[in-house]
Amino acid sequence: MRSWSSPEVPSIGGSAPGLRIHDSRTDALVTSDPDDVARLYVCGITPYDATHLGHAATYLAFDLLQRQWLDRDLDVVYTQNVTDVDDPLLERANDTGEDWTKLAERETRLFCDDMEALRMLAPHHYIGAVESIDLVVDLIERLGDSVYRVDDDLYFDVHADPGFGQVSGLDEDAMRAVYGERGGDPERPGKKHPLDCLLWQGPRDGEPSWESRLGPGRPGWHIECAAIALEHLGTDFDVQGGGSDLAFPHHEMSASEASVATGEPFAQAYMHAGMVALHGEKMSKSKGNLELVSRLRETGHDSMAIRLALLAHHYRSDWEWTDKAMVAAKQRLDIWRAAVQRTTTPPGDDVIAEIRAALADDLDAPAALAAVDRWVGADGVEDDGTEVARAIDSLLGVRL
Ligand code: 5CA
Ligand code: ZN
Repeated sequence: MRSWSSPEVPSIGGSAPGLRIHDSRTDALVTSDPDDVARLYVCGITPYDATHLGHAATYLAFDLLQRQWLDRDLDVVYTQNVTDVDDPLLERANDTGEDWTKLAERETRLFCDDMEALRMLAPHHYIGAVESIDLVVDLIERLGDSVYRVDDDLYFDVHADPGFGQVSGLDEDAMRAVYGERGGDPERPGKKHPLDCLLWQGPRDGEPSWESRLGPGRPGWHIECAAIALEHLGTDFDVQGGGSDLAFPHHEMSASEASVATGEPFAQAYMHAGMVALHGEKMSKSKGNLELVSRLRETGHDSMAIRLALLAHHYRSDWEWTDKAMVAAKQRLDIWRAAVQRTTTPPGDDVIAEIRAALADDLDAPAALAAVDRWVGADGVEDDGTEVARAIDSLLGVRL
């Protein structure tokens, strides 16, 4: 699948401090110090509606992470999926009478345009579920005895993985409490355990299905990401990422499936971005309380101001979008743009070190913005504006 074109990431002088990131599995800050190549998997969209600011905030977190690795001279391999066949997409297509493949294609394109406008680094592998059906079938076959049949569907016995529950840190009662509302089917008769998850869904009237050695059907959601990540990154890759709503069940299930199939850990760290709300509730396509990146762009907002509005929040916090955020971000962008153009600016080395230190501390973008704000407000002594603009571009992805 075609993604979008990556922005240039200028290299900057000096050196970066050690990088620490929050790992959900251990609920602790861990050092991220990959050898030569950093491997990242980030869960992509289900393309049935346009990109909202919650999605953008989550993808921005992992964009900042990659910029940290690049600043340490690492090569980055970045894989992202597109859940281009799944229940919400088929339901939306059914409701509007549009062909589901057309809907997925259009929304995926729009997402890519939004990502490009926001200067997000593009994935090296941008992979749809539909094009990965063979990979999914192969992986399900590797699950051996942990697979069982309920009617036409195949299920994964989650207790085949002794580590099940570790990614989200939830106990079974807590998992059962949310499984039903997060795409799971704890009540389904015939399952060995309520938390067991769907691997392969047999054909349903009016829904697409593919012939396979498992019988006709389509992939379950969690095995899709496990299969794509293992194919393109291998086992034990550096970071599995997504929004906090994916920690359970999605990342929990993918990790269990992958580790039972391969005997190796799936990922070294699991990073989760907080949820962006609108009108007091999590911004979501299904509820319709959303602000779209594309709508802000169409109404003339500078995408760098949108990016700055998102950067004003730490990626791990849950926060609420308001229109005021755009006003404040535009003002900040204008002030920064004027500042880097000045003929005399404050010395750049210190502020660049402060931006680096802030981002090395679990991607603390608000602290990085505060450092630039202080630099902008200080007295000018020499001409360092170009160097600081380069660092802001490289580390924060904001082009002034
Ligand atoms: N296709 C799956 C992942 S394999 C999926 O969750 N798609 S999605 O379109 O629903 O979400 C895409 C990404 O945006 C996920 O990482 C999700 O956690 C994140 N996300 C969704 N809503 C919000 C929100 N309100 N705030 C922050 N991140 C969000
Ligand atoms: Zn995923």
